[in-house]
This record gives sequence, structure tokens and C-alpha cells, in this order.
Amino acid sequence: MTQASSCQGSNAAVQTIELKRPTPHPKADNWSLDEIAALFDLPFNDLLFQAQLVHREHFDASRVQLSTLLSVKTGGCSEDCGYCSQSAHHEKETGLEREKLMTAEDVIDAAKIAKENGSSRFCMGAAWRGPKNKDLDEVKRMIAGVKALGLETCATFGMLKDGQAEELRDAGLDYYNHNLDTSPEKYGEIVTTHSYDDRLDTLGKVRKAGLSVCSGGIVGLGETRNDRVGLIAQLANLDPQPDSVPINNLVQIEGTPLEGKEAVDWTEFVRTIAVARITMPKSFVRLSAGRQQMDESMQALCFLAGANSIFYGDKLLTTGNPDVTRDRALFAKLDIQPL
Ligand code: SAM
Ligand code: DTB
Ligand code: SF4
Repeated sequence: MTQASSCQGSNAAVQTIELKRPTPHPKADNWSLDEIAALFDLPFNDLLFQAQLVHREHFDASRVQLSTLLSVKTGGCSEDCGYCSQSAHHEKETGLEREKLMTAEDVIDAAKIAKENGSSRFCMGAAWRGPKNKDLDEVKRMIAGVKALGLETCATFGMLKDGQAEELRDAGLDYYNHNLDTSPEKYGEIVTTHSYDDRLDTLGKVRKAGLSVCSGGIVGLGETRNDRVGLIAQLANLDPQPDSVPINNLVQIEGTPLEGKEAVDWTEFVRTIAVARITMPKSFVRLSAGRQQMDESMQALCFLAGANSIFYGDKLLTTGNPDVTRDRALFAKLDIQPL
């Protein structure tokens, strides 16, 4: 238990706020839904204060990791994820043009630019249910080429079959991104072509191959607070916890089933970041999609809540991201250094 006194004006009664501090050894992998819900319920300032305390035990609070994303195969995906611009199920409505798998050379050229701009990790995304064996050779060449530039490599290619994670690892892959996206209860309303267990199964294969796990979710799908609690519980109770936890704010895409969902209040997004930080103290928490729609002060609050990674570069997969000049200016104002 630690105590913090409130700011005292001359007439103000002295108030003491009791802060339950889940340190020095926060439970790494045994968070109950009630404990997580109680964190979400904390007064906003207390939650952010706790998140900062936890954050500073494991990280320099003024350093943020930079990852650059590239869509190496765009559109035409067989899956029906309701938020996604790349699903074939809603391509008539979204009008997104399909693009075939990029060549390794073109991907490596893009990675060189990301490196020059200061990124430390390059994430390659493909609109696949999972990689087909016929695509693996080209994908392995791109991974090896990006790794040879001295960048960390990350891939998000969908569900993996036995042996594929090992093949990607042997090509030079460091991280595999595969999000749980929401609670198990909500998932079936968002996606019907694969299940939550399929997602967990791939995460298990990734971990078994010795790859670093990147797994997070989306806020703003029309989910309840309980769904956000359920998502964080799933992520925090993965054993071991994910190395990297992207928290995306839904980017509403015209023509997708989730277009027009009521946006979640900014405080709830910041709370989700803070709860992720407290429950996964050693993970990088990435302030992911949706930054282009956020003002600088909201992003600053997300960093205060414990976010310490971003996507850097003017594009995510199919949608925009703040350009590098804007992010450099924000970092300068906040005295943040790239990791
Ligand atoms: N097909 C692969 C998969 O599903 O894992 C990889 C690509 S998929 C686009 C990666 C993640 O991006 C999704 O799991 C989701 O969390 C996020 N994402 C996709 N579209 C988004 C959107 N419109 N807004 C916010 N996040 C989104
Ligand atoms: C993640 O959690 N977010 C990224 C990355 N992992 C692959 C993707 C965001 C996509 C946003 C919508 C788009 O650009 O299509
Ligand atoms: Fe989009 Fe990935 Fe779902 Fe395909 S599997 S529709 S690329 S989120």
C-alpha cells in the first residue's frame, strides 16, 4: 500500500487517497475478471498514477519503440472480420482494390526507408486466413532481407499451420502478431469464419516455435466495458504474457459492417491502455491504429498511461497514420526519445 496526499489549498481539508499498488511483484498471469474490472473502475487519475508507477518499474517512461507497418498482400481476404477493409466479404461495399503479394525486393526497399526514418522494427501484414505453402518462399525471402538490414522483423499473416512458425523463425522472424481483438463472448459477433480458439491455437504455435508474441485488440467495436475486461484478462493470462500488446482504436472504414459504431469515449481508450500496462507490466503496450484521429493531448495521455510503442510512418495497412514529421514534433514536445 502506498499513500498519496491530495493537493491542499489553504482551506481544503486534508484528503488522503489510498492507492492499492500492485507492486513490487504484480501477478503476471493470474488476473481475475473482477480484479481487472476494479482497475477499470478506479478514478481516472488514480488509474493513471498506478499505471505510471508500474510502467517506471520496468521501462524508461520517456522512451517509445517505433515499428513500421507494410501491407505486403492487400485485400481479398477470405475472412469476414467486421472491422476490416481487406475482407472479400465486404469488398463490393469498401471498393478496396486487391493487390498481389509484393516481391521481396520491393518489401526490402520499403524497410530501408523505415530504417532511415528511425524505426527499429518492420511489420509485414498480409490479408490472408493463413499463409499458403506456395507463398512461403517469397515471404521467407522478405523476412531474411529485412532482418539483414539490422531491423527486427514482425509478421501478421493470419492462422498458422503446424511447422509454419518454425519456418518463419528460421527465415529470421522475431515477432508474430496475432490479435485476440475482443472478449471470447463478443468475438463471434465480429468474425464468423474462424473462432477465438483458432486464434489461441496460433498464438500457442508461435510461442512454441520460440517467436516473440505480439497480441492485442481493438476498442470501439460496439463492445461493452465487460468485453474490454474480458480481452485484457485473456491477454494478461497468456502464459507467458505477450511481449507486445497493440491496442487499436477502431478506424471506421466505409462499407464495413462496423462502420457507424458509436466511438468509445477517449477516457475509456486511455483506461484500456492503463489497465493493459498494469496487468502486463513487462510488455510493450502499443498505441496502435487510430492515432491519426487522435489529438496530441490524447496521445500524450496514452503515453502517460503506459503506452511505449507506436506504428511510425504515414500508413498503417490500408489507412493513414500520422506522418513522420508530425510524430517527431510530438516527441519533441513530450521529450520522448525513440528506443
Ligand atoms: N490477417 C491477419 C490477421 O487477421 O491476423 C493480419 C492482418 S489484420 C489487419 C491485423 C489486425 O489489425 C487485426 O487483428 C486488428 O486488430 C487490426 N485492425 C484491422 N483493421 C482495423 C481497423 N479498421 N481499425 C483498427 N484495427 C484494425
Ligand atoms: C495491429 O494490432 N494493428 C495493425 C497491425 N497490428 C497489423 C493493423 C492496423 C490496421 C488498421 C487498418 C488498416 O490500415 O487497414
Ligand atoms: Fe482482415 Fe486479417 Fe480478418 Fe483477413 S483475417 S479480414 S486481413 S483482419
